[in-house]
Amino acid sequence: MQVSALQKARYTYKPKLPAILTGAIEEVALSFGEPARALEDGEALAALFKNTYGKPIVQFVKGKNEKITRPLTVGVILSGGQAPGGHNVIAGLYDGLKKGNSASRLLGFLGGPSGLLEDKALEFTDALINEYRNTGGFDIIGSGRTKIESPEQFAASLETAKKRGLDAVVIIGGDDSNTNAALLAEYFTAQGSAVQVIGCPKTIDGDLKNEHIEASFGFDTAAKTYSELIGNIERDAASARKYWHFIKLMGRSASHITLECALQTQPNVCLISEEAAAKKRSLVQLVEEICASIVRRAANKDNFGVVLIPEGLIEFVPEMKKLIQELNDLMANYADELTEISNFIDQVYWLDRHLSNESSGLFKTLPPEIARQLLADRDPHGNVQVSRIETEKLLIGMVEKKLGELTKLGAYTGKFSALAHFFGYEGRCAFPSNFDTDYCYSLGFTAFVLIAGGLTGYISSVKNLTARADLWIPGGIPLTMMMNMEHRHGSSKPVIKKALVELDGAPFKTFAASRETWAVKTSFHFPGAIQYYGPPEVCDQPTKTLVLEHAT
Ligand code: FBP
Repeated sequence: MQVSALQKARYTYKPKLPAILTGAIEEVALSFGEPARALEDGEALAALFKNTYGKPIVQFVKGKNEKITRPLTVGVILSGGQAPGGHNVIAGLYDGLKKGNSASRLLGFLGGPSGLLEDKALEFTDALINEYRNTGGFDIIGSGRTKIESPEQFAASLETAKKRGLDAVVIIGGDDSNTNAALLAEYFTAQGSAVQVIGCPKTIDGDLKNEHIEASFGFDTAAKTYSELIGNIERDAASARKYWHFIKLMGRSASHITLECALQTQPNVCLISEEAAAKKRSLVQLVEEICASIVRRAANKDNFGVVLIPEGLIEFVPEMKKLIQELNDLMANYADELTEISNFIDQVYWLDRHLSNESSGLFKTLPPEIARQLLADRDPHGNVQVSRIETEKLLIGMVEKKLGELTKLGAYTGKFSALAHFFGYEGRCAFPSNFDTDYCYSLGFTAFVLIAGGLTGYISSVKNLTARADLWIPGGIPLTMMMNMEHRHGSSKPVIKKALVELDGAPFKTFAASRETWAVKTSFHFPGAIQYYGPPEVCDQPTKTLVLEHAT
């Protein structure tokens, strides 16, 4: 196979591990803390997870561990959207298993959770793993978004695990996939099976984090990749001095990526969905916020700028949220009726009769392309696919209109020419940064130690991430501890809590303290491309979000 010069060089990179995992494997022992409780809904969770709730947090300590060298057979699944570093989680798990016992085996289920349901798997070999070390992507076995939820699917998962002689299944995924891991662990144990389930925190969105999971992998690389692109656009904008760039950034719900990119690149305007929701901002008010910067910069003859928009914004603006929820319900409850109406105009008439007056009014004011995008297929969880809604174009249209009004009033005399961008898929499979390369390998290796320790219903955790990798602290957190009960699709369900941007958190406050200045004065910051070789301050820095969160 022909590979690029960088890929060849990356094959030789040796991921850094926490010090405890670099010595003799028989000397990595487990130390158990107090039984862990969920922050909310403990009673309900204890009733649902009779076998797996209330387990202790686990840390690794130096000590004799004979069990760790028994041969194991483990299956691994990549679940949900791609995130840089997934291959290294698998490599760390594989190397850990082989270090424990060279007869241990690692199977990879193909195409996400459906691979487990349909028993489609391959066995990893040295040659296969070596081909994918330190590379981006999930293509080694593929990923998928199938949710394991019906009794038949749980039974099929157990059947495959038994047939394959698995000791454990590792699920590498986001909040939904790790919720699935918790349910699977409980189900296996309740069925009297010894098959263990361990989760690993993945998602570029950065919203699977809490006191014990400091970051989900992939966030670091994706945010740095987008920041490089934004910095390049800022330089172009400052050179040409004639365009306003509206850049939508991926991140299904939370605005962590957008906020990190703003901290890295210092744009003129950056909208944060969580703030829009907390302050109940309407779309019109957000447009006014953008226009305020355009008008003030135009007064200084700066008819150019950069606006960052989080992908999920549309679902956080109260009136849009209401409309989307009503559309989701109608599309779920009248699926057959709606699919028979193929013509868009007839769909609008039908919706006019079924939506509330407020939502129907709003729907009719939207540009037809946006209205069509809101009616596009839902994801397997019944949610609108926000990455397909061109919020950046919607905002440009509204800003143009508002500036027209201001011009008539004599309140704006500048020139406005806008370009729309969406950065999402560009960052999900980038070569992982050194941080993600090391972190992912450590998460995979940690998952092996948890499996060898006989644990189930845990997520692999590596803490102290702003320190050097040898000082990182590996261990395991009971998945149920990170859960609460939420109302989803008409009933109360146990789910891992999504971590949204906290408005009283250090990253948001740092941004908020500077944004007034950035809105008027060109303060662009150019982070440049991710560097893999060079001094640590250039190559090994974690995200600003992580550093700021640690400093408080
Ligand atoms: P995960 O939560 O599964 O990691 O996916 C994240 C994400 O990249 C979101 O940011 C985005 O909205 C979504 O996946 C896009 O989904 P798809 O890959 O199905 O287009």
